[in-house]
Amino acid sequence: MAKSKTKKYTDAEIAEEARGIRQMIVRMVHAAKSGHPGGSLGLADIFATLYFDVLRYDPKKPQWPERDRLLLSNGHVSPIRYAAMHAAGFFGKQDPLSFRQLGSPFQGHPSTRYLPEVENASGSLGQGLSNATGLALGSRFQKKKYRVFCCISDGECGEGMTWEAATSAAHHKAPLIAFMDFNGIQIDGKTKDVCDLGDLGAKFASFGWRVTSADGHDIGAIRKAFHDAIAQQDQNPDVGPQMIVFHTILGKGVSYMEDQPGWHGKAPNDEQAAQALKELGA
Ligand SMILES: Cc1ncc(C[n+]2csc(CCOP(=O)(O)OP(=O)(O)O)c2C)c(N)n1
Repeated sequence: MAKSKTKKYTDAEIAEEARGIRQMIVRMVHAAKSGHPGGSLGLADIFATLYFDVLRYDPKKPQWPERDRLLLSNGHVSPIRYAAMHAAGFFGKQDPLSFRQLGSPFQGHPSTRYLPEVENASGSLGQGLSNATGLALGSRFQKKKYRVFCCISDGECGEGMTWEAATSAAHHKAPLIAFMDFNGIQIDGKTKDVCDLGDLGAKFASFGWRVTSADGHDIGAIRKAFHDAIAQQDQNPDVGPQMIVFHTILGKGVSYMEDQPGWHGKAPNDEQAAQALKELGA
């Protein structure tokens, strides 16, 4: 069911939306026989909170100029973006279960060409934070009220371009609220083994960002983190870019996927999908 325009969702109701979103992620990746379930499932509580509490948008008018912008930089986790937006009422009759099929608008990596409802094309890691910095500066120059959010991942921070964006966003005090999917895992294993990135929160802070952190599976904490960042931005236009480091578990909600690097980018087979959906209460 689409998000109600008037209702204020409770934490429990948002958690329930996240459960439905997780089911959709499993269905999409299973139907496509490919895709990235791990990071997508790990982000479900955060995206459910964004779409059912934090963001201002109108699914019937996806190009509404005043809408908040949510950019997804780690585009391989496209299933979370499609599933959360679908739950919120976007896409009309377009079926996310056509994920990764030839001609589907739901490409493996989001494309604004095929699906204008998504804010940015992504998949080549590292670019989203620069895109978001530009949009955030644009909102200020044009005196627009929309807010800019950007999702990045911990593994993605191995991309040098992330740090160019971090530098310029701080220099220009870009009104940007970014958040990180910090699950300690990337494509080839644990992030600390592939390329240890150290204390990423401290790194962003050293670049001049306001940094906070929260449990990425506690709806109340996620809400608080976003609303705190929004309040900071509203009260102090000079606060500059902010980063919320969300501690998450890859594959959250599906026991055999949780914290297992092997589920970064692999589809469950029929039996595995059935078990996952059972665990998710489908
Ligand atoms: C520029 C670029 N280099 C390499 C890749 C290949 N790649 C895809 S996902 C990924 C790991 C990203 O880490 P993270 O997002 O933390 O993984 P997850 O938490 O989703 O498992 C890599 C290196 C890419 N998409 N883009």
